Amino acid sequence: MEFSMDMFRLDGKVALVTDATYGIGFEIAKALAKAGATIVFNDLKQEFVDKGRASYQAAGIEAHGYVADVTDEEAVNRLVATIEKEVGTIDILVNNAGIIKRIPMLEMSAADFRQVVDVDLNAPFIVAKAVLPGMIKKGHGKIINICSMMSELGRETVAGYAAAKGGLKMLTKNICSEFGEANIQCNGIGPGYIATPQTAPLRETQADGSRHPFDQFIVSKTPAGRWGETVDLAGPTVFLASDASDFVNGHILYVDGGILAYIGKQP
Ligand code: NAP
Ligand code: GCO
Repeated sequence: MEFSMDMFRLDGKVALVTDATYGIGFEIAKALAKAGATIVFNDLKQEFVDKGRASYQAAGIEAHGYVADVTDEEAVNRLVATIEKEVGTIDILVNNAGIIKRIPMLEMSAADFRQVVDVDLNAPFIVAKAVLPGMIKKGHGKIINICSMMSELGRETVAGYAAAKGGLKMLTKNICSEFGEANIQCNGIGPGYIATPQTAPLRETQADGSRHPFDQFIVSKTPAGRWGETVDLAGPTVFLASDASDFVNGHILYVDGGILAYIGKQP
């Protein structure tokens, strides 16, 4: 086969991006749409779906929005069946929905830990399991799991999140192992520290007007010298969703401004 820039195009493909009403998911979905894909997203409540649909319309994108909790297997199975009927078989799944609870481990209840694992690890399993039969029938598919720095690193207060995102990295490799022969590629994107509502508490200006200590810490830990923007994830996602990455499987692409390569500045 001859290389062509058309290999990056996604025309005629249906992409489900979970919880893509704002933040990273919304940016990723906009990029997939610009590359030609039809976008489908879900959120927990109708009002969030309506808000999301309005944001897509404002961006000139006709997206299909549905209500579904990604942790609820029956709801996810209904969602996928409805998408297949109303939009088409899903070619690209981006498991984006995710939550974090920043609580020191000794104060964290088992219920809090379970909830984080439920959304960040169990849900990607549930959604992937629901879309895989359609992909197998169609003879191809792309699954992209949104992992994290915490797929590789730990830090105080994020025990549930690190356990889930580390597990998501291994679920990615396992889906690759089990479905590679069916021409399905499952890869992860590991964003560094990205400016979104999820990380807003880590960037809040202090009462005395100074920068949040974590904000300064992250900028000094990032060779790029800045927080990531959601748009930094757009190109890598389009690549992993496209035919250009057909021999890339079970890989986690870290998009982190170099954090994982860097030991940090000497004091
Ligand atoms: P965000 O701004 O908090 O958005 C996360 C989305 O997940 C929200 O739309 C939220 O819905 C949704 N969600 C939570 N629980 C759900 C459930 N049970 N069912 C359906 N939807 C649910 O986060 P973000 O920063 O854009 O993060 C998106 C993904 O990237 C997450 O997986 C996150 O872990 C990952 N990530 C983020 C960063 C970062 O620095 N920001 C870095 C690495 C990885 P509501 O609108 O209803 O709350
Ligand atoms: C935290 C952060 C992170 C990031 C992200 C890093 O409290 O350390 O919220 O976990 O959001 O996942 O890649």
